Amino acid sequence: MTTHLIALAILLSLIPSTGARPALAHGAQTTGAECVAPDLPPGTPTPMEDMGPPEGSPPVEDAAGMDMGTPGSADTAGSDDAPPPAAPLPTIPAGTPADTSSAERAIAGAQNLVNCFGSPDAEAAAALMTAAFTLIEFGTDNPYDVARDIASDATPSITIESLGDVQTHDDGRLSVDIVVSGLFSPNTYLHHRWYFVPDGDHLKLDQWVWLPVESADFRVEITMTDFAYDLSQTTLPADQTIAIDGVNAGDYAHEIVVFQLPAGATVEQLLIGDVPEEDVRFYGFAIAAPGQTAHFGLTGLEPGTYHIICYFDSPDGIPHVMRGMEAEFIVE
Ligand SMILES: [Cu+2]
Repeated sequence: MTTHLIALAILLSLIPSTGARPALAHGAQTTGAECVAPDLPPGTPTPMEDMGPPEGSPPVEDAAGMDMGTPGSADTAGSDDAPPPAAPLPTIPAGTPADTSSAERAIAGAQNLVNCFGSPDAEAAAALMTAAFTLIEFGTDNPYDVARDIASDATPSITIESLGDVQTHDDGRLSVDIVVSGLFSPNTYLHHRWYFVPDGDHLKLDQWVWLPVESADFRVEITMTDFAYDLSQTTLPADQTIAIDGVNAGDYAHEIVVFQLPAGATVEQLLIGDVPEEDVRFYGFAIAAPGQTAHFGLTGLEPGTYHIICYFDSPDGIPHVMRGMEAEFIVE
């Protein structure tokens, strides 16, 4: 990552991808609520200077762990000039409705995890995730690095909007359907299925799948091509819950990172480091492999101008935003 792009770190820091620093928000809404977690095994965070790829490295996997292969990458070598086949749709493991005791356990486990996200003890939240999950979402299996990442993020309130439809799976996991707001920023509104692995008295988060936000007041579709966005609407209502469906019609993996700049600042100024990162306000993000649709929601947006960029790298190392992959919308 070149130094003049440091201003983007605040955005990238919130994107779960290998080597990046994902955010799991925690805050007032759940402060004081009971958070029960196992102790972590003895360990320490990786010294910062030894951390892996710098923020801004091209993500190689998305939030659901899908294959994010891009044209020209090793796994498509040999296809010459033909576009690679679209990555498979994310696998949503099938389940069956849980019995009452399993359902109660899963509901309590999801509530507890949200409570831990909202607790000052970031190690508790880290202790409630499997290594498989943290490798995909945090790029590490060191829970102390995960805890540091969680602790370094902002502390908006997290609210469970709905929680239910518990299922059991042949691999022993339990899953819940959850709509949660405030998880990555105060304005995110997400519909997930969370998969838990029972581990002694605890349930550990093992996977999450991003689902369409159905309970929204307004829906906008963002079509992503190589390298541009096309929004079905560019004016959105304030103080509503907005579902965003990001359709990747390109040959590359793309992301939608939504943020606001200080009045008068431009994306170009951000890219050259002329906007202090503390002045950039992050709202939400989603990632989609070719042929896939990413889903997320935003709620309670205030009137103003919002920017969207894709900071994924092309094979030549040029971030897509540098090729013009940016857009904006107005909330009024
Ligand atoms: Cu892109």
